[in-house]
This record gives sequence, C-alpha cells and structure tokens, in this order.
Amino acid sequence: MKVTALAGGVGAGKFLRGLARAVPPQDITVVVNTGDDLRVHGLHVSPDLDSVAYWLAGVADRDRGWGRDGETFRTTGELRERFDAAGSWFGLGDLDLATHLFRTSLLASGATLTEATAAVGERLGVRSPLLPMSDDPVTTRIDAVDRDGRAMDLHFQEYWVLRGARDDVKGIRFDGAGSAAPAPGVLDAVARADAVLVCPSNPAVSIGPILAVPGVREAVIARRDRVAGVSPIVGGAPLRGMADRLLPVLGVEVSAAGVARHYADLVGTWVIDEVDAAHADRIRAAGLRVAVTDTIMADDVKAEALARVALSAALGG
Ligand code: FO1
Repeated sequence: MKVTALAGGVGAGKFLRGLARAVPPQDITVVVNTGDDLRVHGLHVSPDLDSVAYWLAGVADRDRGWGRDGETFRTTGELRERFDAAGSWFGLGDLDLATHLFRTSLLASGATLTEATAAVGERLGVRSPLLPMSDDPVTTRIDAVDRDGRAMDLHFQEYWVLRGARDDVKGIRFDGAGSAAPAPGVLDAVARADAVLVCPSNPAVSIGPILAVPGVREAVIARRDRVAGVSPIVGGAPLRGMADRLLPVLGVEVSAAGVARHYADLVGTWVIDEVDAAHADRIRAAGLRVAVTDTIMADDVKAEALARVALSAALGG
C-alpha cells in the first residue's frame, strides 16, 4: 500500500504520526511545503520540512508544535541580546540550529534541497521519504497593510512571527512558483499512490504553495477519486495558526464546507469533525464524498484513528 501525503507544518506532523501507525512508514511519501523557508543568520531554514521530520522522528515539541522537544534557545538569545542580530526574532532553538547548519553545509557543497532533506530525515531515523515540493526557491509573501494604512510586502514568517499576524492581509503570493519544477519524485508519488491524503494544514499558505508548483495540482486532480483530505477547520476555526485570517483573502469561507469547495476539483472525500456534521449535505452538494469523525488529534492513538478514516475514505471504503 503506497500512500502520498501533502503536508504543511504542525497539523500535518500530528496527522502523519498517526498515519505512520496505520501504514508502514516506508510506504508513506510526504510532499512538504517549502514556501515558509527563509534565510536566517546565513542558514537555510525549512520550517515545514523540519516540523514534519521532527514529528515523524518523535522529537517534536508537542505543545509548541514546531521545533525540538527539550529545546533551549541560548544561541538565539545571545544573537538577539548581545549582537542584536538581524533575524534573531525568528526563534531558532539550539538543537534546531544543528539541523540548519547541517542542511546549509550540504546545500553549500552542491546538494539539492531534496538530497539535504533525505540526509536530515535519515539521520533523524525517519523512514518515510520526505520530499520538498520543489528544489527551486518558492517564497510565500504576504501583501499586507498596517494599522496606519502603510502597504507592506512581507515574507510569510515576517507576517506571522515578527509581526504576530497583526496586519490586514490583502494578498498572498508564491514568488518563484511559476518557474519552479516539482522536486524529483513528487509527481510520481502522486501518480502511483494507492491513496493521496491532504493533511489538515493551512489551505492558503501550506497546501496552497504545493499546489502552485506547476504540474502538482493537475497530478492530484488526476487522482481525485483516490484523494481524501482532512478539514483543518473545525467549528468554523482552525485548531492552530491563522487560516481564519487568510482564507477570506482567497474568497474561501472559514468552515469545513468552505474549504471543501476550495478543494472540490482535487479532493474526492472530505473528512470533517463531528461538530461540523451539519455541513455534510452542503459538502456532498459540492460533489465530494464526506466522512464524519473525531478529528481532534489529542494523542497518537487519536491521530491513528483519524488517519485510518482518511485512508479508508481515499480507498473508497
Ligand atoms: N513560530 C513562531 O510562532 N515563532 C517562532 O519564533 C518560530 C520559530 C521557528 C523556528 C523554526 C521552525 O521550524 C519553525 C518556527 N516557527 C515559529 C513556526 C513557523 O512559523 C512555521 O512556519 C509555522 O508554524 C507554519 O508552519
């Protein structure tokens, strides 16, 4: 059984830990968003690739959602306090820095992001192949307006972390997407999977960039009857993050049904939480099958149960 998952950061990490209990990890290929990537202190940081790797390796900080369990932030603290270093607003932990130093040195010696990601995953003991959506630079940028009406063109991390998502979002762009190629193996992983799963990630800035890489959306559409997605919106709100701030910018209603319509051309079955059961008919009317279950992943056992429901839905069970 081959499964391919499209993943962003935190929600995807939890879900994938459950999936890896339902399916042999080596049979799961994860295509991960790289639109969040940024350069900090001269290091290439890939937040979603690292979140997925840490969650699958069992070394993620479950409460924070990103970064390493048992993490300290002494280096970033020194960079901020003593050196007032640019970029020290982005909280790179001491263990996390090892990942960025290792990846950046591999890239500097000519490795692709795919190769560097494989090396990081292997050293963390992750048995599921992790694929960046592209080896080419694709950067999620936010067109925002501050409270004085000043227009800003922000990197996603500047919008979300530096400025705490306080600005009014006018547009979301994926710079470089038009000329990016899917990373090696991405299209094949979608085409050959028995099931394709869209993780409960932010549709705007986690799944959106993946689908914006030329060829990927079409590859998923071609597998629609084997594609299931888990709604990242429960009871009208995201469990984490800022999807509720970004979906309206895309004209998407912040609800399980709204996101279902947004994905209607590429997802065959939409998995929604029990609190949204009343939306099922609207989602069916949009042409998707619906599975209703408990989608709150409080622990790995709950995540496994959710993954099994999504898998069964994708396989037409
Ligand atoms: N999110 C924050 O809210 N504050 C941070 O300081 C922060 C640092 C950080 C460092 C490495 C990393 O892999 C992720 C980090 N995140 C941080 C999360 C990051 O913004 C993710 O891109 C989002 O969570 C979306 O996936």
